[in-house]
Amino acid sequence: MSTFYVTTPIYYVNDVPHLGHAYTTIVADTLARYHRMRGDHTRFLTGTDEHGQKVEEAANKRGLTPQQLVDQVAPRFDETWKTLGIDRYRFIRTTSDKHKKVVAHLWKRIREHNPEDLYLASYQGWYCVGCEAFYTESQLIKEGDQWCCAIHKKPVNWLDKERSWFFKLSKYAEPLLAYIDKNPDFIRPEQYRNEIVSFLKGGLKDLSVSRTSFQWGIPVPEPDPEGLSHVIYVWMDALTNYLSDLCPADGSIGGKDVAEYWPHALHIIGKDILRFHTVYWPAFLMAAGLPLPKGIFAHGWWTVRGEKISKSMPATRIDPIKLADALSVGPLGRPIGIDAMRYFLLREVPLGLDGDFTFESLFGRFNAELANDLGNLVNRSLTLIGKSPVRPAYDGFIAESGAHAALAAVAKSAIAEATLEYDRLAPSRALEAIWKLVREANKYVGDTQPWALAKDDSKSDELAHVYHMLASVIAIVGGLVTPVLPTTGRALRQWVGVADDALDRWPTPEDLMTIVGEVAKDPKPLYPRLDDKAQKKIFDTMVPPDTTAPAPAPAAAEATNQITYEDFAKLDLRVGRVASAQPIKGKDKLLQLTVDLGEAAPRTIVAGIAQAFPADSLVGKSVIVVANLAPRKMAGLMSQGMILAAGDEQILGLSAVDRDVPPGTRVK
Ligand code: ME8
Repeated sequence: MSTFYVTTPIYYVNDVPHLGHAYTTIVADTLARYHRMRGDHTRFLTGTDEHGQKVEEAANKRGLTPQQLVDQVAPRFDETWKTLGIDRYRFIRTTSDKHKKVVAHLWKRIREHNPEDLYLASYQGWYCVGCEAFYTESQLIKEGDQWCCAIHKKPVNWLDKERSWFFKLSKYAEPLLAYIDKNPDFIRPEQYRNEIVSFLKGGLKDLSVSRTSFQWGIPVPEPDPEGLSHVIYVWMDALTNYLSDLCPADGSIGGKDVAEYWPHALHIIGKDILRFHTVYWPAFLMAAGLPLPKGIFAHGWWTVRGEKISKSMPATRIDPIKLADALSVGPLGRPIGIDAMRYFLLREVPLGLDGDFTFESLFGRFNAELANDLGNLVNRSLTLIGKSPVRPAYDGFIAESGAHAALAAVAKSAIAEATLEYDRLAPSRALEAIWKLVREANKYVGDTQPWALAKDDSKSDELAHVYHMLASVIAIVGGLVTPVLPTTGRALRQWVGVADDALDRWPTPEDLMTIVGEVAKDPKPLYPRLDDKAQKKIFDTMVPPDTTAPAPAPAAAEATNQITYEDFAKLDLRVGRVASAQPIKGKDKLLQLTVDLGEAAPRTIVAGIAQAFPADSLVGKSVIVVANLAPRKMAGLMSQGMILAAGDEQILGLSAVDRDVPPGTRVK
């Protein structure tokens, strides 16, 4: 058992939570959940950054005192995380008494350890209130005759010889470079470490760490001989939160929690605030004679249709609760909507890279990976097991053979890979590894054909083993997805009868032999497919139609025999795997096929292809099936779909897919 301490940035209270904030918090929550499942001592901190000029200005604009504003907005962050089911986090506010005391102590510690590191001088230069940061002209952009912040695209303020305390940051470029060299994982991913290394190599300027032109902050705990009252620079104040939450109530820096957790601190941040965390913060700590956190991991930016999510860009603002609610289409409601949102955010973009949020890819992943791959595996397996008189049972002899051994091997490597990838802070790769197992298990159903085993009494041991494998793989998948999909993971494990005390435990390869219990008879489809109507409804909820946009051109279909996309989308085309094929007596053109569409049982399809294909040659082939064609009777059989083939009277070829695609995958 080890210790894990994860933090998010503390968010500014001049804004309300949006998808960008939710992303960082969900990433941290995923990691914290993973470590708890591993049995690690885990602590998770988030909170709000409540001081500074930006908050003071926002309060003035609204006719509130800064304290009133922060008291209104800070709880909205806390409530948002509660509503989104963020698990066992601590919430720190920089206006809390303890935090203020710790910040003052940090200042005094720097004074004690390196008295010359804090000195009074006058500051002149540009300041971006949005970033709460000082900039040189080379870091700004010029718009007309105004210098603007490259991030906020707004004019920066000129601070004219403001008397200020300075921190001797220049002294720390070399020690920081040496530290990063010795601790290559201190800044991750690598591209950000390289960025900071070259920044440090260019040398550092001393940093102004107090302000006198406004008062909304923590007072500098020593007098200015000129009698001016200074408040501590908001970043020095804010960064200290990571430590102050661990400190005892008297605000001294030390004690049990600092000793236990601080050496393990992992700061998850957006790339926008990399320099504050990887240069200023460690330099303050070095100056105070304190150990540095274990590491800083910066993730990329989410944009919406190419635009950065921001307060000033209403079209890009996505309310995470609204999105989770819009995705709450399953019987379990909001928790599943939350899981779907978490899945998309963590699967779509490898942690560290930028990502663009589009509804097309959200719906695509929802349908293909959640509804289809995972949903089908669970629904078909539990339906088969639920209906059968045969109970799942592990058989060590059968386990060694063919498809059974192959599935067990993939399950074991999925556990190993997912563990490694979560440890490497690569949840998207962990999910990829888990989905390999999901797809393999779907293939296993096709390969072992439990419906055929059920017809043969001599195969009941094998059938019991197949059921056992399916149930235990569902339990393992349930465990492996839990950090990202907490509600789904728990439901899966409960449905296959995992004992309560094992629900929150990280899977092990031994689970393949032991984990199943009583299997639920009526699983609910967790992720019903989002058809066009459902997709449109979600889209319209999240992006209210723009009434100022020109009306769409009349459909071209009126003039020609073209069809619209909506017409096409009515077709439910699926990949099917032919499970069996046989001639039909007296019908020399027809074949009777059973085709696996990833559903609980394969479909019977009658196809007029007998003259082009001997029945045997079709078994195992993947074909494209019109899955929503109304069933019709052919040659006395009910045909439940149609297979696409080239040619009219004379069949020339069958539609096929060019690689191994799981049965049931939608074709578009
Ligand atoms: O910077 N994509 O607070 P903040 C990804 N108070 N992540 C995003 C994002 C987006 N479009 N938008 C915001 C502050 N974030 C300071 C932090 S810490 C000592 C002080 C996330 O409210 C991301 O984590 O501006 C980013 O770093 C953070 O919100 C900025 O939040």
